[in-house]
Amino acid sequence: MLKKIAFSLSIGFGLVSVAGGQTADQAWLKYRPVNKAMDVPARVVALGRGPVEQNAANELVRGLHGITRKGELARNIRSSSVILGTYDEFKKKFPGWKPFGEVIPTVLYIHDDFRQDVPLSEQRPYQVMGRFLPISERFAIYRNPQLNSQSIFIEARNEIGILHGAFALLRIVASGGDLPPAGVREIPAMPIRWTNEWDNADGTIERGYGGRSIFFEGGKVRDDLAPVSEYARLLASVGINGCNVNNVNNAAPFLEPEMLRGLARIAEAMRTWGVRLAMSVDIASPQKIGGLATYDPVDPAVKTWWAAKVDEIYKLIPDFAGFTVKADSEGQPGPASYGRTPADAANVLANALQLHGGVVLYRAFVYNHHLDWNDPKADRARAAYDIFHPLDGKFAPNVIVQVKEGPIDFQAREPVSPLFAGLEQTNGAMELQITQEYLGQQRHLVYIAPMWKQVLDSALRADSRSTPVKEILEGKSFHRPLGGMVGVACVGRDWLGSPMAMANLYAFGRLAWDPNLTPEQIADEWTKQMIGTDPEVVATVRKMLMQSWPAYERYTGPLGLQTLTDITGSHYGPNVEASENNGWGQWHRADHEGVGMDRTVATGTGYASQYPPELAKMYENAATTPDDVLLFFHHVPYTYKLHDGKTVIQYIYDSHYQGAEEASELGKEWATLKGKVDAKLFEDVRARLEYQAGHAIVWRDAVVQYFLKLSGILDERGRARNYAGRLEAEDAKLSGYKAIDVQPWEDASRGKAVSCPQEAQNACSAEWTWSGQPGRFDIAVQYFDLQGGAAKYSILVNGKSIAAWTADDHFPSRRPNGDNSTRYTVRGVDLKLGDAIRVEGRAEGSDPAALDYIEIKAPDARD
Ligand code: GCV
Repeated sequence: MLKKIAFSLSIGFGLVSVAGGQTADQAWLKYRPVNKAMDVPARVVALGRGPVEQNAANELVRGLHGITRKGELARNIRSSSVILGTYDEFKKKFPGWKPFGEVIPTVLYIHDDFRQDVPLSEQRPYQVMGRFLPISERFAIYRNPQLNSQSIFIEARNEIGILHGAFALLRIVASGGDLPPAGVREIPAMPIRWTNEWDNADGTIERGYGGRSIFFEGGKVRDDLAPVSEYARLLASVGINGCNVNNVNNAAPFLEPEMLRGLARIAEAMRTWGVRLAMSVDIASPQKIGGLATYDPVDPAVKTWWAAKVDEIYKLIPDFAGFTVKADSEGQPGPASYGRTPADAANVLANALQLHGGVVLYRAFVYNHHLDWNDPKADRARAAYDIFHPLDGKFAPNVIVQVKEGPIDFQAREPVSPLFAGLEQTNGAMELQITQEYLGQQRHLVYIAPMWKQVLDSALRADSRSTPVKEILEGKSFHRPLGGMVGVACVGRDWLGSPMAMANLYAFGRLAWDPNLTPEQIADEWTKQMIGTDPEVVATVRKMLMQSWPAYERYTGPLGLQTLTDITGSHYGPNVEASENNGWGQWHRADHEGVGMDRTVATGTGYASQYPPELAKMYENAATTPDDVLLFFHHVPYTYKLHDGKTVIQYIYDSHYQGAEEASELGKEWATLKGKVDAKLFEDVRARLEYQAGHAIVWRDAVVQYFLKLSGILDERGRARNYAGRLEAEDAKLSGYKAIDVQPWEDASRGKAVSCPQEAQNACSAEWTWSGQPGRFDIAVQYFDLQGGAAKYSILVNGKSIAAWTADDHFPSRRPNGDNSTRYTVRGVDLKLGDAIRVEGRAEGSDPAALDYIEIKAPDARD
């Protein structure tokens, strides 16, 4: 009873009431009981009264109560307790106490004027950046035998470190782990660990796949910001310390006074979680909303305008983190309009922010999307380096250049951006995409941590030294004080829209905190907290997560081809030619003879030369270029042999078949967990994986038949365009249905499908006669689930219905194509010679119940 009271009291200390709403518990902060939880004292004592420290104590109570069924907030240290406090608080409480193994990050040593005895906020040049120093976020957790060996101490320089420590302890307890005898001492590797949200004021989210904005609606900040606090809680649990809440596109209205007051409420909702608010700004704001005739960054009136605007922001949000800028990119205005550079623009903002301790994240995603596609020297990949490398050293100290991890745009595989090595006198942050814009938009399971880890570990060999990307971002390689990682998350009111996708948000935070963690370790941590601690569950989910990115790359765009998707549209389904013949510059240059973009110095765009010499030499030569980025750097004939002797064209075929097979394995692996994981989660993930397996076949068939036609070279293994058990809809006995040409042609089997026109009164059917062996089969129906209506389908054998379903999903695109081509499988159907198999389609609204084929196969092993 006493404990119950203690717990509910803790709610009174400031936790948001979230009954029935969107909560962090729906993600990994579930705090479920674990078998044999480590021995943690039930009493939680916070030595200080600061709001972040109190919040940390409350979170510990909540977590311990959930996991161990014990947990109470106490004011006095009586028996064993978990004791939280800052150094000052510990000193006061325990005379003679000393910090447990204080670690100073190496990067600080390079600044002679750093003094340990002077508070960070009073040090120059740290006055500007002191708030961002990792040292202020360090923590230690340990049992202190000299003081009270039963107790656990969580100590930190500042309150924020205490919060990180509390979450670290909870992570250990929730995972069924134990505190190591030597305790835990951690300091984040990088100061900037932010998410970027691409939320618009109207509540929509660019590239968001988890529902509408948690921040905005109808042009204003939402009244209910409880989900924002819950989001900040999730972010804090993995060490993320900043969140930029609005889209980098169309940002001008966010600087209007009423919006700023709303943003102040958002900042408040995140503050006790140590997550600072940042915002995107439009460089043309002085003109767009300020009434000035110009936004030329060097114009004195423009400078004054920005300074006043920044003052206004800090009056409302004293701990405001800073601005993110997208300029001269994809239609956004920028300094180029006045012949000025990104440094000119960034520095005006930086100077205004500097007085208040804010930073500018200036995005290097600056390129011309009207490139001449016929120009063999034109190359979008070159743009960031060409523009920003010459400006190295010209940015103010509180500017950080935010560079996408690859030179193009979050593709399934790109080489690492050479710009990381090209900015030695400029702070750099790496931008990654958590939302899966090009990676299956959360409908496909793709755990991205292995890709991020490869990027972080990539040795760029700047100045012929060991300069892995992670050390550049940490500031070690070039002695930069302000670097980090930014993850474009785009969470909505359903978080990321898919439970398994949350592993990516989790992994992003953990890698930004410690890039030396492995993706496997992170997968295990996440699974234990999100799904369950049963070793079989953990091993299976880890395996699935680790398989998912390689599989996706194989069935979408291998060999550095990039994701072969609809580049000018949905970025989702297959559309091999969409990237060609336009100015966007994501070209792969496939023709009858060969494929790949020549980026060599000798004969191509010269992009390869942007890398430090050792890598430039490696990429210049096809023979030394790793296979997985071969076609990013070289245009080669289809018969070109890869390192294992296989030809490029055969690799394309094999890779797509292998990838699709692996996608189907994911579902089979998950099926083994039935009864071992939460039933609702099981069914949700099962259905998603079944969809993914079907869509991977759409991808496979599209890319394979495209390259078969283009190259004219047969698949050695005879699979391309030979589909065992497939019966095309256009060859069936049709009633009402009319044959159509699908665009792009490769998105339908043999380029054709059937569609139910209005004159058929919306009721159509396609019928085939079974001419194979009698037996038990699975029948897959491949159809197009279009927006704008919920068409109905049923399948009948000899007039008897065996399944019926409604096509009511919301896939991209309003025309039948690879975005919406979907598979429905009926399992275990008995067929004998001459049986009539009929699919009936009932069109609705603008969904014409289009049908591609049926496929009759031996039953799947999973049943
Ligand atoms: C916010 C890609 C996306 C855009 C995005 C842009 C960017 O082009 O498709 O939606 O715009 O990147 O990163 O600015």
